Amino acid sequence: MNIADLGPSGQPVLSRIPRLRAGAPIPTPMSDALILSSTQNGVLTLTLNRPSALNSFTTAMHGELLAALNAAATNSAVRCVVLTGAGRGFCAGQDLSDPAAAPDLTPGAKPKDLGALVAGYYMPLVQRLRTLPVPVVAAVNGVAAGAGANVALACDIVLAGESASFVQAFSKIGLIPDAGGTWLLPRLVGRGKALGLAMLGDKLKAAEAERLGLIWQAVPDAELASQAQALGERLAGLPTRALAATRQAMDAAGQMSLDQALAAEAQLQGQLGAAHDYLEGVSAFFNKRAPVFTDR
Ligand code: T3D
Repeated sequence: MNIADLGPSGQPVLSRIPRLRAGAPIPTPMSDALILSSTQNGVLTLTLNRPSALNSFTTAMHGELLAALNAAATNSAVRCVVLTGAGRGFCAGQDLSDPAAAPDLTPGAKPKDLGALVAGYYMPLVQRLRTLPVPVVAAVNGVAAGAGANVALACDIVLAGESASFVQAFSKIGLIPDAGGTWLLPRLVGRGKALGLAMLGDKLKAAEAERLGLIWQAVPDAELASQAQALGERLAGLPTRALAATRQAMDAAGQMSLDQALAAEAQLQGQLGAAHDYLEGVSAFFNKRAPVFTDR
């Protein structure tokens, strides 16, 4: 799979990710694609595509999403990823009817190994999002529940349509927040709000999520896609390597003393200062021109 071969610049192309190959003709959208992909001006948009089940995760959808993110990580033409959902929802978390998760209600039946499911699918997905060498924007177009909410919150910048909502649905089915929820929520909104959201499982509307600092911004529904694309293009024009290092440093700093964080900043700054984008940025500044950043 090579996302660099997705049609000419400025021409969004919808395709089924696993079928993309270098030199392949532009594919037509397929109704059974679980992840839709389009690229425009360096921004790769990945759309979760199981709208009849609110884009809830099956193991198959996990596989396609991780493959698409892995391909983006090694494709220098991709400078930002936008993650969104098809239809009226963003993602309802785990598909509770997927054979990997659906409990067998027969008395005495062996329980499903949810630990293996979480470790095998949600853990690599969140790790991939948090280590992607380009920024990731979540464009939350409707309800984001359970792991769907936490996958959105694991992205770098979260935009949400004003009718979107976030639900820590886990407590309603006897589970704890996963997909990084126990780590993310208290860091984003503090322990008090995090526990309230997780224990009660109430729907949090996008505007309130913005007010609490859970997300970056709530925007009018009709503008979500265009604002996400514009934000993606803005990020794509920034020094990608420095943005990824910023995420890395901030995530690591949560476990560090101030002295350790200062030392980590010095180390990363040493690496970035020796890279092309720093020279380009300073040169562009003094020459009063727009910089062209290329580092990954
Ligand atoms: O395996 C494990 O459990 C471990 C991993 C856990 C990670 C998790 O994510 S656990 C949390 C799983 N998610 C949930 O519990 C959320 C369940 N869904 C809901 O609470 C509601 O659907 C929503 C609040 C998200 C949205 O409500 P509403 O009223 O807008 O929509 P709806 O009518 O409930 O759902 C629409 C359809 O999507 C419906 O199908 P139907 O009746 O039209 O054929 C519904 O069954 C389906 N759907 C929604 N969520 C899921 C789902 N199908 C499968 N799995 C789902 N999670």
